[in-house]
Amino acid sequence: ASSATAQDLAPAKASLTAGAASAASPALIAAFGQALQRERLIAGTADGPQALMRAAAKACRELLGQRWAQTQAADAARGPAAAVRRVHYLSMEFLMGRALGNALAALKLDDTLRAAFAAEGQSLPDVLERENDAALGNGGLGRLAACFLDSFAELGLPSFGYGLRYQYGMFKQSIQHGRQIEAPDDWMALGNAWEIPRPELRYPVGFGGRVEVQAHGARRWLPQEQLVAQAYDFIVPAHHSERVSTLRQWQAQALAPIDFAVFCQGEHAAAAAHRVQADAINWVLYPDDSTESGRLLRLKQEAFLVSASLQDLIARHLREFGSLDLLGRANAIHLNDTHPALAPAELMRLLLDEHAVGWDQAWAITRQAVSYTNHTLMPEALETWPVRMVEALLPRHLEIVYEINHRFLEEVKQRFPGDDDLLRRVSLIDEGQGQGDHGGHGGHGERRVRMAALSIVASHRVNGVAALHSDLMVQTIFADYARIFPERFHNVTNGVTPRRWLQQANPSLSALLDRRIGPAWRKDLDALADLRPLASDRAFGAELQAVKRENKQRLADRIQRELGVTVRVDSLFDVQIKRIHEYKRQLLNLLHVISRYQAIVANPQAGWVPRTVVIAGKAASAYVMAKSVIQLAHDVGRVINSDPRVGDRLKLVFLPNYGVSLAETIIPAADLSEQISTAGTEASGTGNMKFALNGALTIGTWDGANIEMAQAFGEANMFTFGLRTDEVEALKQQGYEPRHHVEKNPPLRAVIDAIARGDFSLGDSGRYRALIDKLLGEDVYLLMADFADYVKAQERVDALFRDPQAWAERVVLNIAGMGMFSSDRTIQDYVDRVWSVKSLG
Ligand code: B1N
Repeated sequence: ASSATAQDLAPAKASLTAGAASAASPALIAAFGQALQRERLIAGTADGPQALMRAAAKACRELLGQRWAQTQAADAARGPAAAVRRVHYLSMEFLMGRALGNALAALKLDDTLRAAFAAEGQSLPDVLERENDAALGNGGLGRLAACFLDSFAELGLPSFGYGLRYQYGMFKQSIQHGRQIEAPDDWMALGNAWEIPRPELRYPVGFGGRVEVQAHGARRWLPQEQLVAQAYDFIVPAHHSERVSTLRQWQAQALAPIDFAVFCQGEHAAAAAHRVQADAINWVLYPDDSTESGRLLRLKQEAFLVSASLQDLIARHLREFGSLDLLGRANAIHLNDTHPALAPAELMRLLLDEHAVGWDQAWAITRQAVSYTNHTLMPEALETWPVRMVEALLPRHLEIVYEINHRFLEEVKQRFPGDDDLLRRVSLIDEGQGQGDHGGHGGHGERRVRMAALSIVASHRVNGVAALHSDLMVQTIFADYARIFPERFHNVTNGVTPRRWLQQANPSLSALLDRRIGPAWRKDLDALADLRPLASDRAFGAELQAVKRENKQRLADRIQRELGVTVRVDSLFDVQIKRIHEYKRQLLNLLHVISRYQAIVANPQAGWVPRTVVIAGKAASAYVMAKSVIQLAHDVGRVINSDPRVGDRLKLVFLPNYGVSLAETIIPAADLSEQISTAGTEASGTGNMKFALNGALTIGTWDGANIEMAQAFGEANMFTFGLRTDEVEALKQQGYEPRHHVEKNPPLRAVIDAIARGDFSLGDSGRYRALIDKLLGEDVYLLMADFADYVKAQERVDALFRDPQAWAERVVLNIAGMGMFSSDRTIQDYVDRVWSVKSLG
C-alpha cells in the first residue's frame, strides 16, 4: 500500500491528527449536560434512555461539527496542484445504520459517556439501542457505500458522498402468520441529530418542458417543472485522525410558494399540489434490489440526485479553481452502479449549455471525471429506460445521449468496419427489435436507453467488485465493450469497515485481539496476520471460544425474547442473513434443514451435533417467490421447533426486520456463515467478510468474494461445495434436468415430497406448489444439482464442530487472513486504479 498516492494522502492525515482523548472530554460533558437539560425541558416525561441518546448525539455532533469544518477548510486549501482528486461518490443508497456508537468510538469518548449514563442509571448499550437505523439502502450495495464513507474519513481522502435524503428508508418487516408484512420506516420521526442542514446550498432542478434552439445554434432546455435541491450534510468521523467525511443528501423543495390566489379561493390542497410533487421525490427508497417498479418516480429521483450533485461540484470547483479547465483532473465522479448514470449527460449539459464549453472539451472533462462500478450480472437488474420516458422528463439529456451515441458508433464503425451487429449490440439505444439480448427489457418493441452502456462509454474506468465478477463481466455482459475499450476494465474487490464490523460489533473479540497481538490491527487490518502463529495455541483457542459463547448467549437471549424459542448456547449457530432472493438460495438452506429434521426423526440417537439455524432478510414487496421462502421458513420452523422427537438437536428461527443493527448482534454470534449462491450470481457479497472477521467459518460456493477469502486464508479453512461457474455453464448447455437429481437422491426426494404433501403447511398441499414446480421444472439456480454436495459439506461442518480445538484453529486462520477485506484497502485500490490522476493516462 506504499504507493505514491498513499503518500499523497499522508499529509492530509498528518495535519489533522487526533488530539488526546481526554482533551475533548470536558467539552463533551458540558455539551451533553446542556443538551440533556434541553431534552428534559422540552420532552418532559420522555423515556430516559431516549433522552440520553438524543443528548449524547447532539453533543457529539457539536464536536464533530468542528472537525468537519476543519476538514472542509483543509481540503479547500489544497490548491490546484493536488495529486489526489476529490472524489464524488454518487449513490442512490447509503445504508448507514446507527451513528452514535461510531461517533463515540471515533471521539474516544465511550468511557466518558458510559460513566455519564451510569450516573443516570442507564447502560451504554441500552442507550445506543434507542437510535433508529438510517436504513437508506436495500442491501450490500448501500452498505458498501456506507463502509466507503467510513474509509474516506479514515484515509483522509478529500471526498463527498452524494445521496438522497429519504423520508422513509427500507421498509420495516414484521411477520404475521408466517408472512412478511411491510410498513413504512419513519426513521426521522424524532429528528436526526447527525445532519447539518445547509439552507445556503440550493440548486434548481428541472423536469419536462422542451429544448429551445437559440439564434446562434446553441440549445437551451426550458423545463416545465422547477424544483429546488437543498443540501443536508451527514457527517462521518475518522477514528485515527480528526477528519470527518461528508454525505451530502438532497432534499427536494418546491420552487414556488403556494398559489396564493387558488388558496384564497379555499382550494387549499390544489394551491399546494406542486409541493406534494416535490416532496414525493424524497418519500421512499426504491424498495427492490433487482426488479423495476414505480419507474417514473425512480427516474426523477436519479435525475434529481445527479443534477444537484454536479451543480454543487461545479460551484465548488469554480470557487477553488476559478475556471472549468481542470475540472476533470481535479475531480472524480464515481457512479455506484448505473443508478446515477445520467451524470455524464447532465455534466455535458451543464458544461455545454450553462457554461458555454465546446463539445470536445466538455467530453474530455466528462471522460476524465467519470468512473463506474458494476455490482451485478443479473440481467433483470441492468437498468434501461424507455426513450419515451426520458424524452418526456429530460428532453435535453436525451439529445445529448443521442449525440454521445452517434460519435461513439462512428468510432466503432471506423475501428470495426462492416460489423453492423456489433453496432446494434453496443449502441446506447436498444432499438427494441432484439430478443431481450441486452437485459430483461429488450424485445418489447420499445426503444430504450441502456444505462450501463452510457456509463461505460462515458467513463475512463469500469470495475467489478470481486475478481470472479470482474472476469465474468468482461466475458459476458460487457464483452463487446471490453473488446472496444480493453484498458478501461479493472477489478476492485469489496471490503468492509473494521471499525463497525469488528471493533463496535464485537468489543470482546477486539479486546482479546489487543491482548494477544496488540492494537496495530485497529489502524491496519493486515496486522491480523500476526494471529497465524496462535492457530495451534490451545489457550487462545479457548479464549476465542469464550468470547464466541458470550456473543451467542446475547443472541440466544434475543431469540428467546423476540420469538419465544429456547436455543442451546452450545449448539452450532448456523446463520444466513441477507436479502431474500432466489439466487442466494435460502431455499437450499431450508431443504437441508428439512433433510436433517427427517434424519433426526428417523434416527434420534445418532449423535447429532445440535444446531440452531438462524435466517433473516427482507423480500422485495412484489417478489412472490422470495415471500414464499419466508413463509416456508416459518412453517418449517414451527414444525421442527415443536417436535418433541427433535428436542434441542435442531432449531430454526427467522429473526424479523433484518438490518444493519440486527446484523451487528447476529454476526459476532455465528459459528457458520452461509454463502451459498449459485456460482456466478453473487457479484461479491460483503456479509461473507463480516462473518469471517468475527470468527465464523464459511460454508460457501465458489462465487464472488468467497473465492478470494478462501485464497487469503486457505481453501482448507472454508467448507466449499457445489458446481463452479464453468460447470454451471456446461450443465445448462447439455440440458439440465432437475428431476434426475431428485430421483437419484432419496433423502432429497423425501424433502420435496414432504413440502409438496403439505407436511409443513397443515396439510395445505397447494401452498408451495409454485415453489416445488419451479424446483422440478427450470430450477434456474440449480438447487437440485447442488443439494447432495451441500449436504456433504454440512456433514464436514458437523465433524469439525465435534472437535472444538480443531474448529478454533480454523477460526484463527480465517481471522488472520481477513486483513485485505478492510474497506480501507478497497478505497486505496480505488485511489490507485480508478481515481488517481495517474489513471487518466
Ligand atoms: O452489491 C454488493 C455485492 O456485494 C453483492 O454481491 C451485490 O448483489 C450487490 C439494483 C442492486 N448488486 N446490485 C445491487 C441494488 C439496488 C438496486 O436497485 C441492484 N446490489 C448489488 C456490493 O458490491
